[in-house]
Amino acid sequence: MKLLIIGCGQCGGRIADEFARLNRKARGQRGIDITTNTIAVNTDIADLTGLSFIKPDYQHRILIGAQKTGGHGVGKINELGAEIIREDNDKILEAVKTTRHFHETDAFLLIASAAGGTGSGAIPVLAQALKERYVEKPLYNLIVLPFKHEEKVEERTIYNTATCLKSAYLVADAIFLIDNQRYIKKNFSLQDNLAKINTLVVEPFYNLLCAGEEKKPKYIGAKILDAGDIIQTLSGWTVIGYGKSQIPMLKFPFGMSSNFRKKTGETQKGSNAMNDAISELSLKCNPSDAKRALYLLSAPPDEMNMNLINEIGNSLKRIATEAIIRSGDYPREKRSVDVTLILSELVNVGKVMEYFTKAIRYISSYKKRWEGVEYEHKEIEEAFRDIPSLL
Ligand SMILES: Nc1nc2c(ncn2[C@@H]2O[C@H](COP(=O)(O)OP(=O)(O)OP(=O)(O)O)[C@@H](O)[C@H]2O)c(=O)[nH]1
Ligand SMILES: [Mg+2]
Repeated sequence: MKLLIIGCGQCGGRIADEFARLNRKARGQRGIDITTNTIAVNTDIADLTGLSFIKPDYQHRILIGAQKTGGHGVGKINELGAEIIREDNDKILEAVKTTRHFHETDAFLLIASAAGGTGSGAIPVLAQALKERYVEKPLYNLIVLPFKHEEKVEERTIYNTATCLKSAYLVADAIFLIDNQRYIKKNFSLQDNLAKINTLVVEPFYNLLCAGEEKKPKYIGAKILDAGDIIQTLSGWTVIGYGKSQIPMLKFPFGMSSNFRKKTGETQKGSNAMNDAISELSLKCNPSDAKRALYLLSAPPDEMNMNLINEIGNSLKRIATEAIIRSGDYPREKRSVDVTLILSELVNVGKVMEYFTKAIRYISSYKKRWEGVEYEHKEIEEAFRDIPSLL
């Protein structure tokens, strides 16, 4: 599957940059492309300059709203992010239109954080503009949710997140939800953590996007998982996970191998990787709330067998009881059994609902406070009414 990727704002741009790195890796290691283009859009010129893999020209690193922000971002005001992209849309639409292999694009993937200003405001507006122009093309969002400490410290965080999520839900075909808090690793500085998180966020997409593009017959699975399967699976709130089970180099004395031990070991590796994928999902959710699901098994060709595939399917069916499950195999890995898992059309996402509830509370307390401030201002004006002004 080939995606046209657009990262909006700092977080969106950096994750899009990771996708550009992934495409370079797919090309180098496997001789295939998994993107048709990768673009970063921002109101902040320094953020655009800091990217590494996205082509460094104005068609791929697009500065918007320079007159309004002086190239320094919108300071977390996502309404301003939305307004700017509405005015500067044509720059991005033009870059999309002139993408060299645009006709090979299976879907759009727009990426942003929900809590910031530029990305949070831009992503739904840009999605709407692309949807209007390319009615037939599926359009997905990947939205990063803030860390817990940000919700406590910055009031705008909840408001931006809720408005971004609502707007994205109204326009995108599916929204991958990524909870920053789930990826925190201790003993790293914030900057290291963000870079690590971004790598982990894109990792599950590697085999998933490669599987359907594979050209070498020996790496084509018995059951190919291609763009059609992915598009049929993706709908509404979506989470993604990735699990890996290393294959130890087993050595038996005198060159003998134990078939029995090998077989049980294989299926166990499969379930271990699946359990890993479930526990590493990009947002905590209940798998029984998913109406659609998909898994891709990647393993060395000689490890791939029906036992393994069935075992993995069964373990998913046991927890995603309501889901239509699609699957595929990709005999590509060298020394591990990997599972990529998607749960989609989630009907109840606690964390999203929480944002909506908290935002409504925030809006009503903000209104009250604002009325209070207006009253206080009136009192000041009243107090100096009889004082002569120098203006
Ligand atoms: N995972 C991840 N999260 C990030 C990254 N950079 C920022 N964030 C998160 O994104 C939110 C802040 O949004 P940004 O993307 O920095 O904001 P922006 O879209 O550039 O908007 P403005 O700076 O306000 O103009 C916070 O919740 C951060 O924790 C990143 O590289 N990776
Ligand atoms: Mg920024």
